[in-house]
Amino acid sequence: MRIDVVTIFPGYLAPLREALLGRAIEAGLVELGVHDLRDWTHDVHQAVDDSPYGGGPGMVMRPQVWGEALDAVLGDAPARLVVPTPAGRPFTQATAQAWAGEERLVFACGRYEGIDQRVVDAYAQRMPVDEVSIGDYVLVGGEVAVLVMVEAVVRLLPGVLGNPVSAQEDSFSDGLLEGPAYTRPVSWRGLDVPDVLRSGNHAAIARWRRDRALERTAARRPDLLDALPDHALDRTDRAF
Ligand code: 6GU
Repeated sequence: MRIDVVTIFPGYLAPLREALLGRAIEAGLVELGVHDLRDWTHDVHQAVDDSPYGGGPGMVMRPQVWGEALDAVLGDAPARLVVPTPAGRPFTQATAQAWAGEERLVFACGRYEGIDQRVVDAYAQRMPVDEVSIGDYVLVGGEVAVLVMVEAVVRLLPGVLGNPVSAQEDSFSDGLLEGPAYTRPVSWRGLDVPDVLRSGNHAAIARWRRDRALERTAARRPDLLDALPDHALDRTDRAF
C-alpha cells in the first residue's frame, strides 16, 4: 500500500516512521510520503489560508494551493482521497478494513476552519473522496487524526502484525469490546487471576471470555450491543 499525507506540519507525522508502522515501511509493506503543502505556494509569505466568504471567525485554506499540491501528489495512479474533518462521517473499524484493501490512500490535512469545499467537490468528480471524523471532539487539525487512521489501517495489512489472530480477535471485529486479560503472577497485591483461565478447560474459558466481553460492552457501550444483528447472540448470551 502507498500512503501520502499533505500537511503544513510534516513534523507531526514523524511518529508514522516509528515502531510497528516504521517496521512495515522498512519491510516494504507500506510506502509513505509526507509532503509540505507550502511547497506549492508561490508568494513570499507562503500563505495557505484566507478569510472566509460570508464572514465569521478563523481562516479557510485556499483552494489553489491545495489543487496544485494534490495534482502533483496524486499523479495518474488511482487513489482514494481522505480529508479528516470533525464534520466528516465517522471513521470506524469497518472503514479501516475497507481502506486496508486499497492500493493507495492520500490524506489532505486541513487546519484552521477547514479547506475550501471546492477542493473536495472537484476531486470527488474524478476519484473516491471521504471526509471523515475520528470522534465527537474537535482537534486543531487533521494530522493527529491521520496518525490514528493510518495506524488502524496498516496493522490490518497482511504481514504487519506478528500474530494475525490478534487482528481477528480485536475489540469490534465481533462487535463486542474485548474483556480483561491476565498474565503471571497468579496473585498480585492480593488480586488473583480468575481460576477458569488456569483450568485448561477451553470451552469454559471461551464461555467466560464471551461473558466478560458481553458484560463490559453492556456497561460501557450499550449502543454496540443494541447494534448487533440477532444472529450474533446465542441463547447463553442473552442474559446480558
Ligand atoms: Cl478528522 N479533524 C479534526 N480537526 N478534528 C477532529 C477530527 C478530525 N475528528 C474528530 N475531531
